[in-house]
Amino acid sequence: MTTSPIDQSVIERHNAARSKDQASDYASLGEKLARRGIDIDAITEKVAEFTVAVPSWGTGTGGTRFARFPGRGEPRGIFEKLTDCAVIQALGRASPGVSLHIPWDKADPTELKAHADALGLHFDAMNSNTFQDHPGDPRQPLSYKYGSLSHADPAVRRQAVEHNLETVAIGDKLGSKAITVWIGDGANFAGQSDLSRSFERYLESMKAITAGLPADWRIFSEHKMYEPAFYSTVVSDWGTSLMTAQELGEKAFCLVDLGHHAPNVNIEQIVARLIRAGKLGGFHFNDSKYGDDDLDAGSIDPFRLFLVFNELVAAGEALDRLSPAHMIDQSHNVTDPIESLIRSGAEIRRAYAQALLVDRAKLAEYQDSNDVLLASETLKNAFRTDVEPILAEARLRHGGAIDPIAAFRESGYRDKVANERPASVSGGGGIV
Ligand SMILES: [Mn+2]
Repeated sequence: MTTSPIDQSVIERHNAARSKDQASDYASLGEKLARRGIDIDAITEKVAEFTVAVPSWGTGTGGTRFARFPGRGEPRGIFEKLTDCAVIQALGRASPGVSLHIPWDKADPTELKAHADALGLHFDAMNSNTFQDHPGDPRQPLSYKYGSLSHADPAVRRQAVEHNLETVAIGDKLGSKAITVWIGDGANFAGQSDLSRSFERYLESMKAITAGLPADWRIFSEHKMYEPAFYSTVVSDWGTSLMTAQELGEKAFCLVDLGHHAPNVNIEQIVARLIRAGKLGGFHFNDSKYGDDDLDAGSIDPFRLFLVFNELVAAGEALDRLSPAHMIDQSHNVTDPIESLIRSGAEIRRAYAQALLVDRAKLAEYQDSNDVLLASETLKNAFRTDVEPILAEARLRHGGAIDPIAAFRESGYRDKVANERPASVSGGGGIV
Protein backbone atom coordinates (compact mmCIF):
# COMPACT_ATOMS: atom_id res chain seq x y z
CA MET A 1 0.00 0.00 0.00
CA THR A 2 1.51 3.28 -1.03
CA THR A 3 0.47 6.78 -0.10
CA SER A 4 0.49 9.67 -2.51
CA PRO A 5 1.11 13.28 -1.47
CA ILE A 6 -1.51 14.25 -4.05
CA ASP A 7 -5.13 13.51 -3.16
CA GLN A 8 -6.45 11.07 -5.78
CA SER A 9 -9.77 12.93 -5.84
CA VAL A 10 -7.96 16.00 -7.24
CA ILE A 11 -6.74 13.90 -10.16
CA GLU A 12 -10.15 12.31 -10.65
CA ARG A 13 -11.89 15.68 -10.73
CA HIS A 14 -9.26 17.00 -13.14
CA ASN A 15 -9.64 14.02 -15.48
CA ALA A 16 -13.45 14.04 -15.34
CA ALA A 17 -13.46 17.57 -16.74
CA ARG A 18 -11.25 16.55 -19.65
CA SER A 19 -12.04 12.91 -20.36
CA LYS A 20 -14.53 13.59 -23.16
CA ASP A 21 -12.09 15.74 -25.15
CA GLN A 22 -9.29 13.26 -24.48
CA ALA A 23 -11.37 10.32 -25.71
CA SER A 24 -12.22 12.20 -28.87
CA ASP A 25 -8.62 13.33 -29.53
CA TYR A 26 -7.33 9.81 -28.91
CA ALA A 27 -9.89 8.23 -31.24
CA SER A 28 -9.09 10.75 -33.95
CA LEU A 29 -5.34 10.14 -33.71
CA GLY A 30 -6.05 6.40 -33.59
CA GLU A 31 -7.83 6.63 -36.94
CA LYS A 32 -4.98 8.61 -38.51
CA LEU A 33 -2.40 6.11 -37.29
CA ALA A 34 -4.51 3.15 -38.40
CA ARG A 35 -4.28 4.52 -41.95
CA ARG A 36 -0.48 4.23 -41.54
CA GLY A 37 -0.89 0.66 -40.31
CA ILE A 38 -0.16 1.57 -36.69
CA ASP A 39 -2.14 0.32 -33.69
CA ILE A 40 -2.38 3.29 -31.32
CA ASP A 41 -2.98 1.14 -28.25
CA ALA A 42 0.26 -0.75 -28.84
CA ILE A 43 2.12 2.57 -28.93
CA THR A 44 0.32 3.80 -25.80
CA GLU A 45 1.27 0.64 -23.96
CA LYS A 46 4.95 1.01 -24.86
CA VAL A 47 4.93 4.66 -23.85
CA ALA A 48 3.31 3.79 -20.52
CA GLU A 49 6.05 1.22 -19.87
CA PHE A 50 8.79 3.73 -20.59
CA THR A 51 10.04 5.51 -17.47
CA VAL A 52 12.77 7.99 -16.70
CA ALA A 53 14.30 8.59 -13.27
CA VAL A 54 14.17 12.06 -11.77
CA PRO A 55 17.21 13.51 -10.02
CA SER A 56 16.75 14.22 -6.31
CA TRP A 57 18.76 17.42 -6.78
CA GLY A 58 16.38 18.62 -9.47
CA THR A 59 13.51 19.10 -7.01
CA GLY A 60 15.18 22.13 -5.42
CA THR A 61 15.79 25.35 -7.32
CA GLY A 62 19.15 25.23 -9.03
CA GLY A 63 21.44 28.14 -9.62
CA THR A 64 24.39 29.39 -11.55
CA ARG A 65 27.81 30.50 -10.35
CA PHE A 66 26.28 33.98 -10.13
CA ALA A 67 23.30 33.37 -7.91
CA ARG A 68 20.52 31.09 -6.82
CA PHE A 69 17.01 32.42 -6.42
CA PRO A 70 15.14 30.02 -4.11
CA GLY A 71 11.54 29.11 -4.79
CA ARG A 72 8.62 28.67 -2.42
CA GLY A 73 8.24 25.48 -0.44
CA GLU A 74 11.51 23.97 -1.53
CA PRO A 75 12.38 20.57 -0.09
CA ARG A 76 14.69 20.91 2.91
CA GLY A 77 16.27 17.50 2.68
CA ILE A 78 16.12 14.16 0.95
CA PHE A 79 12.88 13.04 2.60
CA GLU A 80 10.99 16.09 1.32
CA LYS A 81 12.71 15.73 -2.04
CA LEU A 82 11.35 12.20 -2.30
CA THR A 83 7.87 13.46 -1.43
CA ASP A 84 8.14 15.97 -4.30
CA CYS A 85 9.31 13.14 -6.58
CA ALA A 86 6.16 11.24 -5.61
CA VAL A 87 4.07 14.25 -6.70
CA ILE A 88 5.80 14.19 -10.10
CA GLN A 89 5.08 10.48 -10.40
CA ALA A 90 1.47 10.73 -9.16
CA LEU A 91 0.59 13.22 -11.90
CA GLY A 92 2.94 12.30 -14.74
CA ARG A 93 3.27 8.53 -14.23
CA ALA A 94 6.58 8.57 -16.10
CA SER A 95 9.05 8.58 -13.23
CA PRO A 96 8.81 6.00 -10.44
CA GLY A 97 12.61 6.04 -10.09
CA VAL A 98 14.81 8.57 -8.31
CA SER A 99 18.51 9.10 -8.82
CA LEU A 100 20.33 10.05 -5.62
CA HIS A 101 23.43 12.10 -5.08
CA ILE A 102 25.86 11.35 -2.29
CA PRO A 103 26.66 13.13 0.01
CA TRP A 104 23.82 15.61 -0.66
CA ASP A 105 21.21 12.90 -0.03
CA LYS A 106 22.99 11.06 2.75
CA ALA A 107 20.54 9.65 5.30
CA ASP A 108 19.88 6.40 7.10
CA PRO A 109 19.37 3.94 4.19
CA THR A 110 16.71 1.95 6.04
CA GLU A 111 14.60 5.06 6.68
CA LEU A 112 15.20 6.29 3.14
CA LYS A 113 14.11 2.98 1.64
CA ALA A 114 11.01 2.85 3.87
CA HIS A 115 10.03 6.40 2.86
CA ALA A 116 10.51 5.61 -0.85
CA ASP A 117 8.59 2.33 -0.53
CA ALA A 118 5.68 4.12 1.15
CA LEU A 119 5.60 6.60 -1.73
CA GLY A 120 5.84 3.86 -4.38
CA LEU A 121 9.27 5.03 -5.55
CA HIS A 122 12.49 3.13 -6.18
CA PHE A 123 16.11 4.17 -6.62
CA ASP A 124 17.90 4.33 -9.95
CA ALA A 125 21.65 4.90 -10.48
CA MET A 126 23.58 6.53 -7.63
CA ASN A 127 25.79 9.57 -8.20
CA SER A 128 29.03 10.18 -6.33
CA ASN A 129 30.51 13.62 -5.80
CA THR A 130 34.21 14.36 -5.90
CA PHE A 131 33.83 17.65 -7.75
CA GLN A 132 33.55 19.66 -4.55
CA ASP A 133 35.02 19.47 -1.07
CA HIS A 134 33.04 18.12 1.84
CA PRO A 135 34.02 20.10 4.92
CA GLY A 136 32.99 18.29 8.06
CA ASP A 137 33.09 14.85 6.48
CA PRO A 138 35.79 13.01 8.44
CA ARG A 139 36.10 10.51 5.60
CA GLN A 140 37.01 13.21 3.08
CA PRO A 141 39.45 15.64 4.72
CA LEU A 142 41.55 16.17 1.57
CA SER A 143 40.67 18.77 -1.06
CA TYR A 144 39.57 18.03 -4.61
CA LYS A 145 40.69 21.46 -5.82
CA TYR A 146 43.22 19.88 -8.19
CA GLY A 147 41.26 16.77 -9.04
CA SER A 148 39.95 13.58 -7.49
CA LEU A 149 40.20 10.20 -9.21
CA SER A 150 43.06 11.52 -11.39
CA HIS A 151 44.76 13.64 -8.71
CA ALA A 152 48.57 13.59 -8.65
CA ASP A 153 48.50 12.68 -4.94
CA PRO A 154 47.67 9.00 -4.36
CA ALA A 155 46.08 9.86 -0.99
CA VAL A 156 43.46 12.07 -2.69
CA ARG A 157 42.80 9.38 -5.29
CA ARG A 158 42.34 6.82 -2.54
CA GLN A 159 39.90 9.11 -0.71
CA ALA A 160 37.91 9.62 -3.93
CA VAL A 161 37.81 5.87 -4.60
CA GLU A 162 36.62 5.26 -1.03
CA HIS A 163 33.87 7.86 -1.46
CA ASN A 164 32.65 6.11 -4.60
CA LEU A 165 32.64 2.76 -2.81
CA GLU A 166 30.72 4.30 0.10
CA THR A 167 28.17 5.61 -2.43
CA VAL A 168 27.87 2.10 -3.86
CA ALA A 169 27.40 0.62 -0.38
CA ILE A 170 24.60 3.10 0.37
CA GLY A 171 23.00 2.43 -3.01
CA ASP A 172 23.20 -1.31 -2.46
CA LYS A 173 21.08 -0.97 0.69
CA LEU A 174 18.55 1.08 -1.29
CA GLY A 175 18.14 -1.40 -4.13
CA SER A 176 20.11 0.63 -6.69
CA LYS A 177 22.16 -1.33 -9.23
CA ALA A 178 24.46 1.26 -10.76
CA ILE A 179 26.76 4.16 -10.01
CA THR A 180 27.39 7.10 -12.32
CA VAL A 181 30.82 8.62 -11.98
CA TRP A 182 31.36 12.13 -13.20
CA ILE A 183 34.54 13.96 -12.17
CA GLY A 184 35.36 17.61 -12.55
CA ASP A 185 39.05 16.73 -12.99
CA GLY A 186 40.90 18.60 -15.69
CA ALA A 187 43.09 21.60 -16.35
CA ASN A 188 42.54 25.28 -16.96
CA PHE A 189 45.90 25.80 -18.64
CA ALA A 190 48.06 23.94 -21.12
CA GLY A 191 50.88 22.36 -19.19
CA GLN A 192 48.93 22.32 -15.91
CA SER A 193 48.67 18.56 -15.97
CA ASP A 194 49.98 15.75 -18.13
CA LEU A 195 47.15 14.66 -20.45
CA SER A 196 48.32 11.05 -20.52
CA ARG A 197 49.36 10.53 -16.93
CA SER A 198 46.16 12.07 -15.54
CA PHE A 199 44.05 9.70 -17.67
CA GLU A 200 46.15 6.71 -16.53
CA ARG A 201 45.55 7.69 -12.91
CA TYR A 202 41.80 8.03 -13.59
CA LEU A 203 41.71 4.54 -15.13
CA GLU A 204 43.57 3.07 -12.18
CA SER A 205 41.07 4.64 -9.75
CA MET A 206 38.07 3.51 -11.79
CA LYS A 207 39.46 -0.03 -11.79
CA ALA A 208 39.61 0.06 -7.99
CA ILE A 209 35.95 1.20 -7.83
CA THR A 210 34.86 -1.41 -10.35
CA ALA A 211 36.64 -4.14 -8.38
CA GLY A 212 34.54 -3.18 -5.35
CA LEU A 213 31.15 -3.35 -7.09
CA PRO A 214 28.57 -5.95 -6.04
CA ALA A 215 28.17 -8.72 -8.63
CA ASP A 216 24.98 -7.34 -10.21
CA TRP A 217 26.08 -3.70 -10.36
CA ARG A 218 27.12 -1.56 -13.30
CA ILE A 219 29.38 1.48 -13.39
CA PHE A 220 28.77 4.37 -15.79
CA SER A 221 31.45 6.82 -16.84
CA GLU A 222 30.00 10.21 -17.73
CA HIS A 223 32.03 12.38 -20.07
CA LYS A 224 31.91 16.17 -20.29
CA MET A 225 33.79 18.41 -22.66
CA TYR A 226 34.50 21.32 -20.31
CA GLU A 227 33.49 22.97 -17.05
CA PRO A 228 34.64 23.31 -14.35
CA ALA A 229 37.95 22.78 -16.17
CA PHE A 230 38.19 25.00 -19.24
CA TYR A 231 41.29 23.85 -21.09
CA SER A 232 41.01 20.09 -20.84
CA THR A 233 38.85 17.61 -19.00
CA VAL A 234 40.14 14.16 -18.11
CA VAL A 235 36.98 12.40 -19.35
CA SER A 236 36.21 14.88 -22.09
CA ASP A 237 34.32 12.95 -24.73
CA TRP A 238 32.67 9.69 -25.71
CA GLY A 239 35.93 8.33 -27.09
CA THR A 240 37.58 8.65 -23.70
CA SER A 241 34.48 7.25 -22.03
CA LEU A 242 34.40 4.28 -24.41
CA MET A 243 38.11 3.57 -23.84
CA THR A 244 37.38 3.64 -20.13
CA ALA A 245 34.40 1.29 -20.35
CA GLN A 246 36.28 -1.12 -22.59
CA GLU A 247 39.30 -1.18 -20.33
CA LEU A 248 37.20 -1.68 -17.19
CA GLY A 249 35.36 -4.67 -18.60
CA GLU A 250 31.85 -6.05 -18.59
CA LYS A 251 30.44 -4.01 -15.69
CA ALA A 252 31.41 -0.68 -17.22
CA PHE A 253 29.34 1.42 -19.61
CA CYS A 254 29.17 4.96 -20.95
CA LEU A 255 26.64 7.53 -19.82
CA VAL A 256 25.61 10.22 -22.27
CA ASP A 257 24.57 13.54 -20.76
CA LEU A 258 23.03 15.45 -23.65
CA GLY A 259 24.49 18.75 -22.43
CA HIS A 260 28.09 17.58 -22.23
CA HIS A 261 29.10 18.07 -25.86
CA ALA A 262 30.20 20.90 -28.08
CA PRO A 263 27.28 22.77 -29.69
CA ASN A 264 25.81 20.96 -32.70
CA VAL A 265 27.64 17.69 -32.07
CA ASN A 266 25.75 14.76 -33.58
CA ILE A 267 24.74 13.09 -30.33
CA GLU A 268 22.48 10.52 -31.99
CA GLN A 269 25.49 9.21 -33.89
CA ILE A 270 27.42 8.86 -30.63
CA VAL A 271 24.46 6.90 -29.28
CA ALA A 272 24.47 4.63 -32.33
CA ARG A 273 28.20 3.98 -31.95
CA LEU A 274 27.93 3.18 -28.25
CA ILE A 275 25.12 0.74 -28.94
CA ARG A 276 27.30 -0.89 -31.62
CA ALA A 277 30.10 -1.21 -29.05
CA GLY A 278 27.68 -2.70 -26.50
CA LYS A 279 28.62 0.08 -24.11
CA LEU A 280 25.65 2.43 -23.90
CA GLY A 281 24.90 2.56 -20.18
CA GLY A 282 22.39 5.35 -19.96
CA PHE A 283 21.44 8.98 -20.34
CA HIS A 284 21.22 12.20 -18.47
CA PHE A 285 18.45 14.00 -20.33
CA ASN A 286 18.31 17.78 -20.50
CA ASP A 287 18.45 20.42 -23.21
CA SER A 288 20.75 23.27 -24.05
CA LYS A 289 21.37 26.12 -26.42
CA TYR A 290 25.04 26.86 -25.81
CA GLY A 291 26.69 24.65 -23.24
CA ASP A 292 25.77 22.48 -20.28
CA ASP A 293 22.67 24.59 -19.76
CA ASP A 294 20.68 21.84 -17.97
CA LEU A 295 17.39 23.17 -19.36
CA ASP A 296 14.22 21.09 -19.54
CA ALA A 297 14.46 18.09 -21.89
CA GLY A 298 13.04 18.86 -25.32
CA SER A 299 12.51 22.54 -24.55
CA ILE A 300 15.11 23.92 -26.98
CA ASP A 301 15.69 21.25 -29.59
CA PRO A 302 12.97 18.58 -29.53
CA PHE A 303 14.12 17.27 -32.91
CA ARG A 304 17.51 16.32 -31.48
CA LEU A 305 15.81 14.45 -28.64
CA PHE A 306 13.65 12.66 -31.20
CA LEU A 307 16.72 11.68 -33.22
CA VAL A 308 18.33 10.17 -30.12
CA PHE A 309 15.20 8.10 -29.53
CA ASN A 310 15.10 7.20 -33.18
CA GLU A 311 18.48 5.48 -32.71
CA LEU A 312 17.28 3.73 -29.56
CA VAL A 313 14.15 2.37 -31.24
CA ALA A 314 16.09 1.44 -34.38
CA ALA A 315 18.56 -0.59 -32.30
CA GLY A 316 15.79 -2.98 -31.21
CA GLU A 317 17.13 -6.09 -29.52
CA ALA A 318 20.68 -4.75 -29.29
CA LEU A 319 19.28 -2.06 -27.01
CA ASP A 320 17.17 -4.49 -24.98
CA ARG A 321 20.34 -6.36 -24.07
CA LEU A 322 21.94 -3.13 -22.82
CA SER A 323 18.80 -1.82 -21.07
CA PRO A 324 20.21 1.67 -20.61
CA ALA A 325 19.29 3.75 -17.57
CA HIS A 326 17.16 6.77 -18.45
CA MET A 327 17.61 9.68 -16.07
CA ILE A 328 16.94 13.38 -16.10
CA ASP A 329 19.76 15.73 -15.09
CA GLN A 330 18.55 19.31 -15.02
CA SER A 331 18.82 22.49 -13.04
CA HIS A 332 15.65 24.53 -12.65
CA ASN A 333 16.55 28.13 -12.02
CA VAL A 334 13.44 30.04 -13.04
CA THR A 335 10.63 27.46 -13.11
CA ASP A 336 8.88 25.41 -10.44
CA PRO A 337 11.12 22.29 -10.33
CA ILE A 338 8.12 19.95 -10.01
CA GLU A 339 6.53 21.43 -13.12
CA SER A 340 9.78 21.28 -15.08
CA LEU A 341 10.33 17.64 -14.13
CA ILE A 342 6.75 16.67 -15.03
CA ARG A 343 7.15 18.42 -18.37
CA SER A 344 10.54 16.84 -19.03
CA GLY A 345 9.26 13.32 -18.37
CA ALA A 346 6.45 13.98 -20.85
CA GLU A 347 8.81 15.42 -23.47
CA ILE A 348 11.12 12.42 -23.23
CA ARG A 349 8.11 10.13 -23.69
CA ARG A 350 6.98 12.30 -26.61
CA ALA A 351 10.30 11.75 -28.38
CA TYR A 352 10.02 8.02 -27.72
CA ALA A 353 6.42 7.87 -29.01
CA GLN A 354 7.37 9.76 -32.17
CA ALA A 355 10.33 7.43 -32.72
CA LEU A 356 7.98 4.45 -32.43
CA LEU A 357 5.95 5.91 -35.31
CA VAL A 358 8.84 5.87 -37.79
CA ASP A 359 8.09 3.55 -40.69
CA ARG A 360 11.37 1.63 -40.50
CA ALA A 361 10.80 -0.62 -43.50
CA LYS A 362 10.14 2.38 -45.71
CA LEU A 363 13.02 4.32 -44.22
CA ALA A 364 15.47 1.49 -45.00
CA GLU A 365 14.06 1.21 -48.50
CA TYR A 366 14.53 4.92 -49.18
CA GLN A 367 18.00 4.89 -47.65
CA ASP A 368 19.13 1.94 -49.73
CA SER A 369 17.70 3.34 -52.97
CA ASN A 370 19.21 6.78 -52.24
CA ASP A 371 15.85 8.49 -52.16
CA VAL A 372 17.20 11.22 -49.96
CA LEU A 373 14.12 13.37 -49.75
CA LEU A 374 11.69 10.63 -48.85
CA ALA A 375 14.11 9.13 -46.34
CA SER A 376 14.27 12.49 -44.64
CA GLU A 377 10.48 12.92 -44.91
CA THR A 378 9.90 9.51 -43.33
CA LEU A 379 11.63 10.71 -40.18
CA LYS A 380 10.02 14.13 -40.29
CA ASN A 381 6.59 12.60 -40.75
CA ALA A 382 6.93 10.73 -37.45
CA PHE A 383 8.34 13.81 -35.74
CA ARG A 384 5.49 16.01 -36.99
CA THR A 385 2.83 13.72 -35.51
CA ASP A 386 1.14 15.28 -32.49
CA VAL A 387 1.29 12.39 -30.01
CA GLU A 388 -0.12 14.35 -27.05
CA PRO A 389 -3.29 12.18 -26.92
CA ILE A 390 -1.05 9.10 -26.56
CA LEU A 391 0.91 10.67 -23.72
CA ALA A 392 -2.29 11.75 -21.96
CA GLU A 393 -3.84 8.31 -22.44
CA ALA A 394 -0.76 6.59 -20.99
CA ARG A 395 -1.07 8.79 -17.90
CA LEU A 396 -4.83 8.38 -17.65
CA ARG A 397 -4.73 4.59 -17.85
CA HIS A 398 -2.21 4.47 -15.01
CA GLY A 399 -3.89 6.85 -12.58
CA GLY A 400 -2.14 10.04 -13.67
CA ALA A 401 -3.52 13.34 -14.92
CA ILE A 402 -4.54 14.14 -18.48
CA ASP A 403 -2.81 17.53 -18.15
CA PRO A 404 -0.38 17.00 -15.28
CA ILE A 405 0.88 20.56 -14.96
CA ALA A 406 -2.66 21.96 -14.80
CA ALA A 407 -3.52 19.27 -12.25
CA PHE A 408 -0.45 20.20 -10.19
CA ARG A 409 -1.63 23.79 -10.06
CA GLU A 410 -5.19 22.73 -9.20
CA SER A 411 -3.85 20.56 -6.37
CA GLY A 412 -2.50 23.54 -4.42
CA TYR A 413 0.54 21.43 -3.48
CA ARG A 414 3.05 24.26 -3.81
CA ASP A 415 1.01 26.54 -1.51
CA LYS A 416 0.66 23.73 0.99
CA VAL A 417 4.39 22.99 1.18
CA ALA A 418 5.24 26.69 1.16
CA ASN A 419 3.42 26.85 4.51
CA GLU A 420 4.88 23.63 5.83
CA ARG A 421 8.44 24.32 4.73
CA PRO A 422 9.54 27.74 5.90
CA ALA A 423 12.21 29.35 3.75
CA SER A 424 15.43 27.49 4.22
CA VAL A 425 18.55 26.70 2.36
CA SER A 426 17.82 23.73 0.15
CA GLY A 427 20.51 21.10 0.04
CA GLY A 428 22.15 20.51 -3.29
CA GLY A 429 20.94 22.68 -6.10
CA GLY A 430 23.67 20.89 -7.94
CA ILE A 431 24.50 20.99 -11.59
CA VAL A 432 26.23 17.87 -12.81
MN1 LIG B 1 24.94 14.62 -15.91
